[in-house]
Parts: sequence; C-alpha cells; structure tokens
Amino acid sequence: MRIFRQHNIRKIQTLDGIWNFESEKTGKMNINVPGCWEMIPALENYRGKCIYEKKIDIDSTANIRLVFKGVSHTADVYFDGQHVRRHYNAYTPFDCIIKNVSKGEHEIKVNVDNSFGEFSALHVPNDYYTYGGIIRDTALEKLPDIYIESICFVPGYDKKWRAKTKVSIVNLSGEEKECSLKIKLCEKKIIKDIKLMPNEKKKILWEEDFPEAKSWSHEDPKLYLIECELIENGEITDDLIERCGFRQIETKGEGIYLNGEKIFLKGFNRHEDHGSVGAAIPVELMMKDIWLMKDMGANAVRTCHYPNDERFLDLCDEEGLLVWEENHARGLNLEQMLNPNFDEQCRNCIDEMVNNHINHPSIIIWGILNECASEFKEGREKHKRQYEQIRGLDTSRPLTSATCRHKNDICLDLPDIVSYNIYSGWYNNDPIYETLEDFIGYINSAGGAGKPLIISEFGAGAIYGFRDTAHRRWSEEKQSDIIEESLNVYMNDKRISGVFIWQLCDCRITEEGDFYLSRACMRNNKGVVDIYRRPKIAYETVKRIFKKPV
Ligand code: ADA
Repeated sequence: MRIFRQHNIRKIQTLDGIWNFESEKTGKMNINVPGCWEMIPALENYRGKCIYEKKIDIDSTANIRLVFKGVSHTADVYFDGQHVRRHYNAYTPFDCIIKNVSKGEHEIKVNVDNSFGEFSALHVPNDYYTYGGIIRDTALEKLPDIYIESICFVPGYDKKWRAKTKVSIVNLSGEEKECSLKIKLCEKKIIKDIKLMPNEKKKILWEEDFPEAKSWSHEDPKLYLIECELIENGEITDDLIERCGFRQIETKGEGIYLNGEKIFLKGFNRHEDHGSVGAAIPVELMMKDIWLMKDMGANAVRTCHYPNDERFLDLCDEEGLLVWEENHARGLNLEQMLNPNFDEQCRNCIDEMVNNHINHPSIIIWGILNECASEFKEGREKHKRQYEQIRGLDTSRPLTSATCRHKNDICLDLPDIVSYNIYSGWYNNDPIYETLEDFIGYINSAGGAGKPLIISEFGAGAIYGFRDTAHRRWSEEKQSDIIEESLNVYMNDKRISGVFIWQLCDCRITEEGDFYLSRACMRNNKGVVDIYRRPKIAYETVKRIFKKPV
C-alpha cells in the first residue's frame, strides 16, 4: 500500500489481484485490481456502473478494516450483502471497519460508478479523464479492539528541530480499556499509559526537540520512521509506522523558503494518466515520471488537479521532489460550484487529502479549486471557506489556488501564494513579458501584492511526431519555441518564485463536453512527453533551460 512497511504486528492481506467483475456490456468476467475498466476494449469509453466481487477467508473472529486507496469515482461497498460504506471521489483513500466478523468465508462487493450527473460536482466532463474502477490498492486488515488509527507529524525549527506528533487511538469495543502507547522517532521514544472508554477515540500529543535530526531537502531528502506500538498486558497488540522529514516551508515577502533558504520552483503539472494503464499507474511508471522530471532538471511537481496516489508521494519524499498537492477541482464555473453537492464533496476531499498526506515532507504547498469561479463573490466565499478548512487541519504549509481570471480575480488576498495560469503565445499571440507586466499590475492592485507569485501553468500543444519546418501550431517545434520563450521570461523575473510547465505528459480527456473540439486524438496534447512518455522536442529544450546554472 505504501513504499515502506507500515506494520510488523498488524495482520494485513492485500486484496489486489483478480476480482470477479460484471458490467452491462461484458457480462461476468475477471478483472485485475488495481486497474481501470477502460483497459477492456468493450469498456474503453464506458461511463456507468460496474460490479466488483471478491470472496475472502477470515481465519478467526476479528474486527476487519477494508482499505481502498482509490475507487473511481463513487464506491458502494457491501460486506456479506450489507451496505457498509459509500465514498465519492476517485482520488482519496477511505476505509470501512466491520466489527466481530466470524471465522470463515465472506464476500466483498463494490459497486463502482464513473458516470456524470447532478450527484457528481467534481467528476464532470473535463480536460482530463475520469476513469472507472478500483484504480488504486486495496487491503484487508485485522484489528484488535484497540488500534492505532493515524499518526500526524508536524515539524518546526527554532534554533533546532522540534516536532509535534499526534497519535490517534480508537477503542472499538464496548468496554473500558487500558493500554500503553510507545512512540519511537529519531533515537527518542516515549511511553504513555492510556485509558479508553467504550468506543472512544483519543489523540495522544508528543512535543519533543530533535537536535540530532538531519533536515529533509530537495538535495538531501533525509527521512525518518515514526514507529508506534500499542501494548496490552505486556504484549504488543497493534502497531503503525509512518515516515516523516524535518523540513520547514514558509513564505517571507515575495519569496518561498525551504529550511530558511529561498527556493525557485522548476516544476511540471502531472496528470495521473498513462496510455498503457490509464489512472491505475504502477510504481514503476511513477518512478519513470519522476526520473523524467529530474532528468529535465525539475525540482517540483503539481498534482493537477486532485490528490495523488500515496505511493507517488512516498517516491517524491525519497527523491526530494517538491510537491504542490491540490484538492479535486478543475475549471468549475459558478453554476457548477453552486451544485448542491459541491461544498460537501470538496470538504470531504480536503479532509481526506490533508489527514492522509500531512506527513509527506515533499508536500510544500496545498492548492485548491484550479481555475474555478474566483471572480464572483459566491465563488470567493467558497475559496475562503476551503482555505480556512485547510488551515484548520495544517498551518505548516502555504496555500494557493491557480487562477485564470487574470484581471477579475477577487480572491488574491486569501492565499499565501498567488498562482497564475497563463498561455501567452498559445491561446493568443499576446507578448509574454508585457502580458506578465499587465497581470502583475492587477495582482498588486487586487490583494496579491507582497506575496510570492508562481506561474502555475503555461505551455503549448504538440502532436507527438508532427514536425514542421515552419514551426506552425501543433508542431513539436512550435511547442518548444513557446515553452522556451516563456521560461526565458518567467525564470529571469525576480518577482516570480516558481514555474510549473503544463504539462509533463499528454492525457486523455472526456468525450462529453466540448473539449474534443480543440483536443486532437481525444487528448490534452500539451505534454513534453506523449501518453507513453515518448519525448517531444520540448523535452531537450526544458532540460537545457532548467539545468542552466541559476
Ligand atoms: C487550464 C487547466 C488545465 C488545462 C489547460 C489547457 O489551465 O488548468 O487543466 O486544461 O488549461 O490545456 O488549456
């Protein structure tokens, strides 16, 4: 489920592998989990409901926890025919706990729905594809009556490294329970005795100095394990291991600082989409993407436009790739933001994103609401509420939102960092520098003055293999020219703290909506590599510029 081992004691069995599958187009068949049903030719463009089923064996009566890291996009989970969980959103993990499950064979059924409609405010026809299926890992855990639900680690620096570690313990039983919690981190450990009332959840806080800790940075991504154990009557009954890094990210004036040093973000926007596997990207192909970005000299990646697979974030932690992670939203107009399900679906996505990903040192920025209706007061209210929600969960990272309402955005006073998506030279022939000057003038007049500025999207389309001596649009040459001209302006302007090229790889788009009119082959073709990661001319151009000594 993660790149590192999270348990030595808790019994875990993966549910990945072959499941029974049924759809109206294929009837009954087998399918692999994780995976997208679009890999099945008959379902390549299918939008609707499919059924997944799997029988499991429990060797002794236990509380069981079913873990789903990503089901696209709505899951209804049944255990032995009883509905135990509904979850909306393909991109955040969820679980369900069933108490006192008897020894023997049981059945898990998951009804998966990737259709669009009023009930889905975030998965809508769009310039990326909503796949169908159990697209990320799944597992079954056996839980004792008291178990460790989560670990939350927040580092801080004040002449030396310090940290607040919060461990959440849950009593699943109807009796009062006593236990001890042992936490080990960076050569230090504590043991706390705990009493839990029936069905009580308790958060244990450990504040500690770690003068010996080595910093986590892009150049030297030092990671530590936080090892927690629960001890009852002298026996270790449960455990949970998390990984963390000692690093501090802050904004001071127009600069972004990592561990007190000003940084310039050289990044890519990356969709979780691959021509061979769709959204169900295996670790090997995640690594490939990271190696490609680092080969081009990038130090950052933006998880446009949704929370990513935790294993990708684990790899970014290990490789020192700085991450802007954002909640799930792309280009929603005011009418779409006023969908009655919008607020709750965003709130749940933010809760699950921050609560599950807060320990990743690579995540240095939380983003929200890419190119949503930030020009209207109702849209501003929603931006404001979502920033407040994230700050209520995590005050250790700056917040931003990538906007394309260049001169009528009324939310620029709300985030810590201002981020603009600008396509000078592609969607228009506007001069890059003069356009930037004009937008900065507006930003300074509309509440964004004195904050770091990131150019969060810029680039151009190129059909892989279309070469053109005239450098016309859609040629690889033209894409390279526009990216080069943009980088030469944005990377040499002291007012800019970072750039994210749109985009690393081509990605599939939905047939619904009207994106197809400007998207050949049903793809957003602005990748510097195509959907199979074959490099376009722009690849070498970016590499030459990103790797130029600053
Ligand atoms: C917007 C949007 C991206 C993509 C891009 C484009 O900036 O945020 O998801 O659609 O435009 O390719 O035009």
